[in-house]
Amino acid sequence: FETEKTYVMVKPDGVQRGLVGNIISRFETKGFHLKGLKLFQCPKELAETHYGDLSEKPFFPDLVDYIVSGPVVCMVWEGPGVVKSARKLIGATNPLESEPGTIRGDLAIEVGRNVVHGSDSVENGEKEIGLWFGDEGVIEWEQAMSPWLRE
Ligand code: YYY
Ligand code: MG
Repeated sequence: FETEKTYVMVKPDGVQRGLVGNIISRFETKGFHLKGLKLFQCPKELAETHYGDLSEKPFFPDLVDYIVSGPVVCMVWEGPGVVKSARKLIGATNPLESEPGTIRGDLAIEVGRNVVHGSDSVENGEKEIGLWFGDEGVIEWEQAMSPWLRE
């Protein structure tokens, strides 16, 4: 698998429910490499851009209101095949259909309060990292344990 980056975000319900550590821990203990992290109050325009592909959906206004309703935790994770792997760790969009063991399967019950976002492709990951981290970019650093994670 190619080394790539993905954008993961704990949504306002996850922050309010005190699930930030639990969620970060799953990516960290899996072995992915943390390249960006911040607590952030999302402006409405950014939420609308991020979910632009869904702007015609009936749930779009509620989705935008939800994302701006409190701080989110923005993350960049790097690793082999991390985009698809993160989506697996997160679970299906509707938490009642997410497998136990996934974040949504373990921690949520409604699609409109599904605690976490993950990019759905490498291309969208790059786009979303640019959107949420902009000029701050990501931090390039060596993970001391990397020889114990990768051959
Ligand atoms: O990528 P993912 O978050 O799993 O689902 P998307 O289809 O991209 O939808 C984004 C977001 O929209 C979803 O996490 C919750 C919300 N949503 C909703 O509130 N109701 C739906 N029927 C579908 C999606
Ligand atoms: Mg999506």
